[in-house]
Amino acid sequence: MPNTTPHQARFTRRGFLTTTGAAAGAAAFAGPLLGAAPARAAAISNGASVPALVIGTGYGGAVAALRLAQAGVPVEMVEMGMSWDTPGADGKIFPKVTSPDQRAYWLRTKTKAPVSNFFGFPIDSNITKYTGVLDAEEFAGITVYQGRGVGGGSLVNGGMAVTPKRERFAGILPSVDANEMYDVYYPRANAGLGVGQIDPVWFESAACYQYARVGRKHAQRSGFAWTFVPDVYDWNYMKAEQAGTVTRSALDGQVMYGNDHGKKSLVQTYLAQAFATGRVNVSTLHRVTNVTPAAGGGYTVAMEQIDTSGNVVATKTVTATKVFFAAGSVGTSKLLVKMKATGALPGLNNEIGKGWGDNGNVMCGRANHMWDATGTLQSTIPCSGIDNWDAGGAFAEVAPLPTGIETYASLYLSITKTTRRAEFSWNAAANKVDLSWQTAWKQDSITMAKTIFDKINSKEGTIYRTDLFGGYKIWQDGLTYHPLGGAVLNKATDNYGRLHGHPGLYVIDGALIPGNTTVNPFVTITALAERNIERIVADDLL
Ligand code: FAE
Repeated sequence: MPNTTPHQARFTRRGFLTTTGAAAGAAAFAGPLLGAAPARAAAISNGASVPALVIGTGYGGAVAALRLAQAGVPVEMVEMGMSWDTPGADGKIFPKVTSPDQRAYWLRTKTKAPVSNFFGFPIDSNITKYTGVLDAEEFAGITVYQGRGVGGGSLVNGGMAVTPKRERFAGILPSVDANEMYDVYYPRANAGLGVGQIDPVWFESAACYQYARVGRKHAQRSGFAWTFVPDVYDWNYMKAEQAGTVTRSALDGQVMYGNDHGKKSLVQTYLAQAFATGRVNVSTLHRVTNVTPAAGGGYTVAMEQIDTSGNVVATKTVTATKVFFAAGSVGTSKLLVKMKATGALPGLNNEIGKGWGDNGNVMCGRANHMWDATGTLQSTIPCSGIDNWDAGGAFAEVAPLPTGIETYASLYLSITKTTRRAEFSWNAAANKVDLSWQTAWKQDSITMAKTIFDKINSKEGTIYRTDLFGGYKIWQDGLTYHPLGGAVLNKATDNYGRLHGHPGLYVIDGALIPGNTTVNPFVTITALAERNIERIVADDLL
């Protein structure tokens, strides 16, 4: 596949429409969990010429690859992380949250757990530097957690698959037709991702969701709307885990460093479909470093091949007719900001790097009374949330703390309506991209989250935990799991993700979304990618 030529990108519009209509899309993904189709994973050749190159294999990249391939276009995906398909010496592909090893972190020598302390004691440990699955990327004011490997964030996330309330959509993506999104693209994304909801009857008795039932009780007693949250975890598998009939994953402390079983990551859904077309190849442990117009048309894409210690073992250049930036909000923004500043892509406009937000993420824990035990067995997959968006600007996941012992703690990740937006900029002296986020800005999010938890604490006669994020620290205000923006739709790009100034370059990931989705973001990223790629294939690739 690497040495295909641009003329192979020719295909008919009719062929595309018949394979990607809403009905066909839904049918393709209905039915039981698909096995992970192996990627065609021959490393791309130096000097190759390809019709379509996709940088990154997360949500945006997977949608782009599938729809392009279904339309007849050979696709080369370039992914800086590994393909997570081989068990380690312990027989597991991924480590548990309580025992991270080298597989857990991207090129770090010490873990950086979001819950960093327990009873005040630091819990991070030394590990071997390795191309692990979770990147805790540090900027001056914030640590941004991201997935690394084939499947991107879908490898490490909690699978919470939330479609924002329709009346809130205009505030998320003002230039996008909400009717189209809610009639066509959100349903298509939900079907494609394999989104499902917990059996509410089973929920009432499952030991592993005692923590969520306690969370519900406290929320409702304070008058808050509590809601189940859909997820891509296979709920029947979860039931079997609780019953003890299958190998446990969510009930064995796996999530943030990957799940061996149960979770429908992109590897089981969009990417499996993409690879099944026979037109998609992935080069793993390849990191794109530059994109610039090629002399004869198209773009020259430079990349480094790395080993599992992060050393560069080869550099390559490839020519691509179309390039899709799907390296995630941070990855895409860093590339574009650097290439604009260095003159590699001089036509990019001044919106590049702007509009970045943290989706208002902030975490806290509450200390329950002894009669409100949250359970020694906790599913790592959250299934519920507290919605105080309209009154207080916060939507809080009731999160697990799967330590294996009774902690009497309730943990929450809040998504808040922060208006703070940061900007990426090129730091020539240090040869890196900086982000202008300030930790103090999280105070807005804390204030919004407190509209929920101050009230619950007051009603229950409880207090915040102060031992989870450092000594005497109530709020985890130093991170985000939900980076969004940096190449905002209809600003840095046109209304479909085409980058201004350079025809044939597209952004198709979380970088398009300006900082906030009111809920967990990946369904919106997927739905927007579905919308945009349909238009791009129809209009640009004929
Ligand atoms: P993403 O999935 O990050 O994919 C980008 C890919 O590009 C990655 O595989 C990178 O390794 C790769 N890449 C980056 N730079 C380069 C380069 N230069 N060359 C080659 N490859 C590159 O992007 N969201 C939810 O909706 N629900 C949840 O429950 C949830 N839980 C989360 C829990 C954790 C711990 C984390 C970290 C995130 C969570 N998220 C959740 C966020 C979600 O995973 C994230 O919004 C999406 O993965 C972003 O999708 P993108 O397609 O933008």
